[in-house]
Formats: sequence, structure tokens, C-alpha cells
Amino acid sequence: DKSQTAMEDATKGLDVKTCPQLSTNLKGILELSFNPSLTIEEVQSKNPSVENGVYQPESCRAQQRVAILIPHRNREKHLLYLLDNLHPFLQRQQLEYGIYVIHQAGNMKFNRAKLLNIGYLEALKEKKWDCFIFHDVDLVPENDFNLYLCDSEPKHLVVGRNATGYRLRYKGYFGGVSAMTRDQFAKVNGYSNNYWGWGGEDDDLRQRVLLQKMTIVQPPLEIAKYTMIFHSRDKGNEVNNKRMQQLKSVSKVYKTDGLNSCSYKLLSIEHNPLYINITSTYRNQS
Ligand code: UDH
Repeated sequence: DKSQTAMEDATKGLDVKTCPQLSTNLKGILELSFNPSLTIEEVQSKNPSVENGVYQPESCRAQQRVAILIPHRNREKHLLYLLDNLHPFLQRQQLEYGIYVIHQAGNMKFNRAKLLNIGYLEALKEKKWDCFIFHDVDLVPENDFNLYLCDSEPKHLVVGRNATGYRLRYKGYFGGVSAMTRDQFAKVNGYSNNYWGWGGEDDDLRQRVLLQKMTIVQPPLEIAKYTMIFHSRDKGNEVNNKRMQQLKSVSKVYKTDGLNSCSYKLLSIEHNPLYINITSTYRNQS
């Protein structure tokens, strides 16, 4: 009867089971595609279940709500390749996810870390994401057993990459793609806002993690492999020569330089079909 139907409707949402830790849709080693004539419309048509940059599995409740944060300026082709490979990858992992592309407007020195802080702060205004993946635009995962989920400790996902013969760049390297829970990232006060140009910001974050008595975990090399899309150094992202000096004072400054001091001007938030585009600008350090 009617009341029974209403009752069933009301409990439907509660009946949905949590997705398994390891989805049965995983393929393992992937055949990546980098087709130069690919268009955004094609990627859209291949991912009909993604709405306004967000996806949610239909048949089960995801283990975690995961925000992917991609710092970006002037790498449109790389972004297209990444979206093309990442959307199906994340859907096979049965995650509830959103892809945020945080764009630095203007031609001032690039500041990757500050963009990631902005992404975290803005994404949390939309949804209470559990887990954040800080993701370079030019790294494409080669194996979908590399789970884009957060652990009880911060996780570094790029153990090997093609460009360096699948060896770690250097001991302690924490760049490229990493995963931290909402609370882990808040605990370290996010990234520093003061690394302008290339380098240092990821080593700084690593120090913050260790200072907060957390450790960094990594998946096994066999599954934590990435293909880096080749590129040369970008204009506006020249090496930051002050980085070694800056890295000496992390413990003294990290509590006042980070999420709690991240000032910026938000220019726009656009909900595109495949990603949320956050455009911001900020004043340079000096
Ligand atoms: N990024 C942009 N636009 C820029 C600079 C950086 O989108 O102009 C973002 C992008 O997500 C990129 C990330 O910041 O993946 C890191 O920057 P990067 O790719 O330049 O850093 P990486 O260490 O390479 O991967 C450094 C240049 C290597 C040149 C070596 C040539 N032999």
C-alpha cells in the first residue's frame, strides 16, 4: 500500500551498502591514451555520469569523498589528457569525487602551493570532502590499483615515473601526487604560501607532516607508477633560488604561514561538465 511504498522510499538511501575497499572493476596496468586530436567534447561524451565535475557511484556508497586538486596555468593539452585518463580511473575505483582545477590568473611567478591551499579552502565551501589529492597536471597514473583514497597517514602516490626510470626522484620526495585527509592537511596548516617559482614547496609540506609527528606512506612501486607528459620548464615558473634557505625555517613559520594566512582574490568559479574551474589571483610576496 501507499504508506509502505513511502516507507521503502525513505529507507532506500540507508540501504545502500558501502563500496568495497577494492573495487571489482579495477584493471591493473592501463593502456594510457594521449591522442593529440582529442577534444573536451569527446571526453565529456565518454563520461556521461560526471556532473559539474563531480561523480558519485550509483550502486554503493563510496568509502571516501575525494577532491582532486590540480594547480594549473597554460597547460590545456595536459589537462585534457589527464581528464581523459583520470575520470574513468576514478570511476572504476568507485569513489565519490570532484575534480578542481585551480587556475592562477595573470603572469606573475607561479605559486603551486598557494593554488593548492586555495583549492582546499574553496572545495570545502562546496562539500565536506574527506580526502584531498594534490595532483600535478602532467602526471598520469599507470595502474588503477593505485587508490586515490586517504590513509591514516599522509600518502605519496608517485613512487616511480617514466621520466626518471621509475626510480624515486630523491629520498623523501613528496611531490607530484599526494593524498592527505581534510584533518591531516588542517593539522599542518596546509602548504606554505611563500614558494614562488619552481621547487621546495613539497619538501616544506613534508617537513610539516613530520613536525606534526605523522609519517608518509607509499603504495608499492609496482602500482605507484606514473607517465609524465614531457614538457620543458614553463615561463613564469623559474627555479626558486631561495628555497633551500626557506626550508631551514619551516618549524618556526609553519603555524603562521599556510591555510590560516592564505590571502587571494577569487575571480571566478565555473562548474564545467568535467571539472570545477577556480580562477584566482594574488599579490606577490614582496
Ligand atoms: N604548472 C602549471 N603551469 C605552469 C607551471 C606549473 O600548470 O606554468 C603546474 C602543473 O600542474 C605542473 C605543476 O605545476 O604539473 C608542477 O610544475 P612542473 O610540471 O613544471 O614541475 P616538474 O618538476 O618539472 O614536473 C619541472 C620542469 C622540468 C624541465 C626539465 C627539462 N629537462
